Parts: sequence; C-alpha cells; structure tokens
Amino acid sequence: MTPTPIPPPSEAPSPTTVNSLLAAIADVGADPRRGGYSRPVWSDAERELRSWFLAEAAARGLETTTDANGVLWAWWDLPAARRGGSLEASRADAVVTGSHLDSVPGGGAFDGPLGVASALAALDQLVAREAAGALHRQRALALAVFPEEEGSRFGVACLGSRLLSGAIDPERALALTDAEGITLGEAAERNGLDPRRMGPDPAALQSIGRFVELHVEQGRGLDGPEHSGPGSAGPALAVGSTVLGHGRWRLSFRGQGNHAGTTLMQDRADPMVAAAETVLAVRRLAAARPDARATVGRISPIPGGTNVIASRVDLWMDVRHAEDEVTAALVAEIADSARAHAAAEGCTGELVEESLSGTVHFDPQLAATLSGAVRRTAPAAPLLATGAGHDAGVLAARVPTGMIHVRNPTGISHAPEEHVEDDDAAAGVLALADALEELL
Ligand code: HGY
Ligand code: MN
Ligand code: MN
Ligand code: MN
Repeated sequence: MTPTPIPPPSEAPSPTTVNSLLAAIADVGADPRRGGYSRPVWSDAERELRSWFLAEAAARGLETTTDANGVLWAWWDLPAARRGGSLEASRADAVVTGSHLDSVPGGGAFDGPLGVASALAALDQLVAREAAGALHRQRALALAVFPEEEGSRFGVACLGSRLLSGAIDPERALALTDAEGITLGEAAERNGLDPRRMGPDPAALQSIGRFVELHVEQGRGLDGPEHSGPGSAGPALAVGSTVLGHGRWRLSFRGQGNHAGTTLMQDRADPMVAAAETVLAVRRLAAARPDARATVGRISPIPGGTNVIASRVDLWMDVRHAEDEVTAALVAEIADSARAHAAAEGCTGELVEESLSGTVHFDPQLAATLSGAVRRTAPAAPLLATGAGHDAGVLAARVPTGMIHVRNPTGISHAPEEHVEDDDAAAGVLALADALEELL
C-alpha cells in the first residue's frame, strides 16, 4: 500500500517535515530476518518508495519524469514569466538535489532516504520563501532519485548515475546479473525502461548545473563514540570535501567438489579453506596499510551443501583508500596471497575487478558556497572526507557537485543502528534550503 502523501504544511513549513516524511515509509522494506531494511532496486519495496516519492512530488505540484536510465526527476520550474525562453531551455543548468532509495541488505533507515526526504522538505522551505517574496531565483530546481546506488542487486554501485554520466559502458552494465541470473537489461525492461536507450544522457547532464546531495554521515566523522559520544555538542552537519577511492573485486577459488564423509583430509582440494585463509589475509594486509579499508562482506560456496566439499567458492571484496595507488598495491598483495593459499590447498584462485572509482575531490568553490550556507545553521560545520561512496561522487567527475552530511550519533551505517536525531535532520533541511537558495 503506497503511503498517502503528506500535504505540504499550509503555514510556514516546519523544517521537521523530513521526519514525518521518513515516518511514512518506515515500514517499507523492513527486513525482520536481517534487521533494518532490504530495498534492492526494482524490488517491491523500492518500487513502493519510488511511488511514494512521485506522489510527494506531485502533491507539491512538481512535474515528474523517469529518464532512460530509471532516474526519477521532479521539477520545480521557474515561473513562465521568468523563464526567458522555453521550458526545456529553463531546465538546462538547473540546480539539482537528491540521493537514492535503494538500500544494502539489512541497511539503515537514513542511507539514501534522508537525502530524498530532506530535498522534499527543503523544497517546502523554498516554496514558502518564494511565496513570501524572500527568494528571487534565477534557475529551476530538480529533485532526483538515482537507482541502484548501493549496487546491492547488480554488483556495481551508483549504476544509475554511472550510466547517466557515461562512467560505465552501457553494454557491460546491461549484462550485469543479479543473484537469480536476471540481467540489468531484463530487469530494466520489466520496469518500463528501454535497455537500448540506457547509457550516457547528455540532456540530463546538461540539466545539472549544480548537484548537492544531503546524506547521513556513515562513520564517526561527526559524532561517533570515539569523538564525543552520543548526543554530544559536536557539529550536527558537515560539508563534503572528498569521497574515498574504492573498488569491488570478486575472488574465485576452484577445487574438487567431494563427499564430506568419504574424503580423507589429506585427499582434499577444498576452496572453502583457501577462501577462509584469504579472508584473514585481507584483514592482516589492510591493517598493515594506514587508513586502508578492506572488507569481505559476501562469500558464496558452490554447491553449498553441509555434507559437500565445495567445488568453488566466490568471495566479494571492497577495498578503499585515499590514494588510488595504495588501493591497487593492496589489491595486488591480496591477490598474490589468495593464489598462494589456493595453491597450498591444491586449488586455483582468480581475481576479477567489478568496479573501481578513484578518490573524488568535490568542487572547492561549491564546497565553499555550501559551507557558508550550512554554517548559518551549524556554525561549527567542518569539511568532511567520507569513506562512503555516493552518486555525488560519480557526478562530480562531470558537473560541480557537493555534499552535506548529517550527524549520525551511533557512527554506524549499512546496519539497523544507523541513526539521525530529529533536530539534526531538521538542521539538515534548513541548511540544504539555504544552500539551494544560494545556488538558485
Ligand atoms: O558503498 C558505499 O560506500 C555506498 O554506500 N554505496
Ligand atoms: Mn547512500
Ligand atoms: Mn550506502
Ligand atoms: Mn550515495
């Protein structure tokens, strides 16, 4: 059941609209088995969130479209009298804000939806300011929702923004498969898109004069236990400075499938053992490089029977570091270790790169503008380097892009404990509205 849209407040909108917006979707995609939310792209849950966003946007009189790559757009156009040309021309060089609605398996309530809800709530602020004669904007504003930001279904993060901006070969993207073997092309077609039209979208890129993504802080950068403990007086907001370079690799170990009861220990070529040794090596090798992060979050034995020695084991690795050369060197070290552990078990080991993004430095001028605006609400707002990837990190390669991060007192993300206090969410809305006003 799609939640009924919350009508925008009649009086001067309260900045806490964001919390009631999030409350309206609090049950969508809840995952009792894992905890938190599981909202893979084009799942029933994510489709319900898309409908929620489109209804909220329509309730605000925004014209909504879905582009060839499945990105949702909601337009707050310039009044006709101020366009100085066609509607289409007025949508070039617009200001765009938004985020994503898909989640990791068992993810938190805020990663993605906070940015989308805050964009709707900030729009309410700006509409009220324009109605009161306090905002004289020169540009259109668009709210955008990017599909498959987490890469949880098809394995490559920020797939929507990569396709739109030409950061991934469309043929390669369309051939990516999910756990059921469904390709991105097939899933897109089932959801009303034409795979032949998916890929670089110059018109959409031209629309994005500036892109600002508000996002929950996903580590301890603002207010985690190591800094000042929950509820401290630390800054509620930060402005993004960089996004850590990161990549995903698949390691495949092949051995000899066999019977768990009849195969003596000395007669085995067990890829699960090679994989387990490699998981430990990943931690040891990453810990030896300051500020490197390497994670094995997913492992899959084939055939996967309790009384069966696996014939193959795939594990997926996420490696990140501020210097791309360090990421490359660490991955090479891990690959060597994997091949050595495989050989020691009479198995083979293979490394396949699935995605790689270099470290992104946001547009300094835009970051300065955002800082000036954000510090009206949060005077101590620092610049923050984030270890989390974002659509903003992908778009930054093509258009001036910035981020606003909102305090997460638990310092935990991609898990049910991810949290944002109501007051901090409200501060984020005000800061986003002020920042957008500067850009409009
Ligand atoms: O993986 C990331 O950093 C992001 O949440 N997609
Ligand atoms: Mn996110
Ligand atoms: Mn995420
Ligand atoms: Mn993101």
